[in-house]
Amino acid sequence: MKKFTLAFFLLSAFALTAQTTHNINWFVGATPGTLAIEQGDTVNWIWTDAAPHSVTSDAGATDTFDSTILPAGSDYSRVFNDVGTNPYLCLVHPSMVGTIEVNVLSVDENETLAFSFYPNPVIDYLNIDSVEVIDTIQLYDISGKLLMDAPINNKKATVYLGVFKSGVYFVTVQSGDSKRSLRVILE
Ligand SMILES: [Cu+2]
Repeated sequence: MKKFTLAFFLLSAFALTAQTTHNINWFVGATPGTLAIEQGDTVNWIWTDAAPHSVTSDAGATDTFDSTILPAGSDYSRVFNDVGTNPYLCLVHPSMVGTIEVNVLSVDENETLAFSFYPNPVIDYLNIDSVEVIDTIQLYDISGKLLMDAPINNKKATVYLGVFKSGVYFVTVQSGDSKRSLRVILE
């Protein structure tokens, strides 16, 4: 069984500063479209005209949020932790709309090693060895749909994937403030 090692970014040392903050100018006529971000990123809406606005999640959003209606000069920040799609609007000016698309964290193989996982491709069992206690493991399909959310509380984890069909999956390993996604292929 070939053992694959993977880079793992220890957010505990860097807190959340490694995450990205995305700014959106929020004004009458603003249609910022779809902004694609990664899990844990912050979106900051900045009121840039003289009107009051809100940033309010619309029907079908993965997360529910509402800045309430705030006066000119305000801003509103939110961290998006859940993979999904979040249409939003301004309650004062319903033509002000946009969407935040939250994707799984990308895998960066140039970062410091902190855990290994094997085998990849997976036939049935995926094994993860971590230097830190793993709190939870989440499994997502390629569309970002959450398939499994399991408590681990151990440095080693074995996840049975045999019930799922062949394809590409993302496994998110959470340890304290650290979170990392693995791309695995299930045969
Ligand atoms: Cu508005």
